[in-house]
Amino acid sequence: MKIGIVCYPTFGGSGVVATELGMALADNGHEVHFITYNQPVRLDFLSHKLHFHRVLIEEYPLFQYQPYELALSSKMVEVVRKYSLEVLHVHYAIPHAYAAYMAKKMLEEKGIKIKVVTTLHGTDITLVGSHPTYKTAVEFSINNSDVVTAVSNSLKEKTNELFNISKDIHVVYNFIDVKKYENTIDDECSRGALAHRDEKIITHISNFRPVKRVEDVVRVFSEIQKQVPSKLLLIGEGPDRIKAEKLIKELNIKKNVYFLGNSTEIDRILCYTDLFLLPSSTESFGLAALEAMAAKTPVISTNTGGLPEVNIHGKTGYLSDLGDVHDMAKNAISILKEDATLEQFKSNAKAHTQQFSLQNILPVYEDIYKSCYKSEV
Ligand code: GMT
Repeated sequence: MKIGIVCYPTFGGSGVVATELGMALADNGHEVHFITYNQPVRLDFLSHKLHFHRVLIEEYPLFQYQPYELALSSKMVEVVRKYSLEVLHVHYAIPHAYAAYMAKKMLEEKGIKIKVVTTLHGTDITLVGSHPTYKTAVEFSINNSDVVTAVSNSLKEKTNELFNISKDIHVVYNFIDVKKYENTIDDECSRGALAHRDEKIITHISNFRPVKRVEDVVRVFSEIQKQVPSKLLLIGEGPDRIKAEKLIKELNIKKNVYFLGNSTEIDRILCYTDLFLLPSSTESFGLAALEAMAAKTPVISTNTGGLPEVNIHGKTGYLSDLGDVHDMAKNAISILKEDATLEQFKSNAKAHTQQFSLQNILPVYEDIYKSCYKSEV
């Protein structure tokens, strides 16, 4: 099929999922067109099956805010017409589902039909989408998509709770390419530069926004390292980095913490990680936790949102109440203290990721695209 994918091209989970999906669809013979304002960070090659169309914004002094939706929907119309696309799959409702609806209507006027699949990712519903500023438009564009998917049961429930939704929402879990994590060569997986042999490596990856509670990461680590010699790796960039730095200084643990910035090679970092921390206040799914588990890393997380669907308490890691850093530290230490326990959790984590493998999820999206046209046959 010919599929247009619209997403945020950044390190955020929705952009990562959209990019990995597009690349996998192209591998499977589909023609995929990314439509966004920058080349997605994980999109490392282009081909005759994999295209990127940049949405350009025309700046004008009158505009305090540039009308991105207008530029995006115009670009969608252009690309759909030029390449005869059959489906537009938009990731993150704001403003992509709204822009797709407008594109669909503009195309209808020209006698062209296009189907719109909207995937809800989390904050487009929980933190931003349900805010009165956006709610009416978000609800409208969800209800006017041809198919709506959500990345967890929790997000589906939340969407139905917060909005008046007239459509059935399909739950399609996020996925990972399990093979990518199997290919990590042991030689390349060298932890020597970051930690001594007898130290454990603990990692957190996020965009350092308040919802990620990076200070809780630091507090949990501070307790762990009192009992288990360890290093903390902080991957990502964002507004709360300064708060984290301040707390690290206050707790006098600077020598045990490394900030590594944004990375497109998190599989390489995760391959020498022993434990992953994700104490978010909400998380529709927690793709970073799944990526960690694929790299044989148990997860200490909160029990909010979709996290219990990904991280299984007592098996792949542990779940704690929001803000309960003592419980998180206690659980982390219980995993790290004995090598045999750590090994058991590592292999449980890895085994659990099989159900979220690309091989399982890709056909689900392909069937959804096909189903858009079934009613018309
Ligand atoms: O978590 C973020 O801040 C990024 C955000 C995004 O839209 O990129 O992530 C959301 O989508 C991911 C992919 O589906 C999920 O794994 C994250 O749990 C979700 N984030 C939240 O719900 C806070």
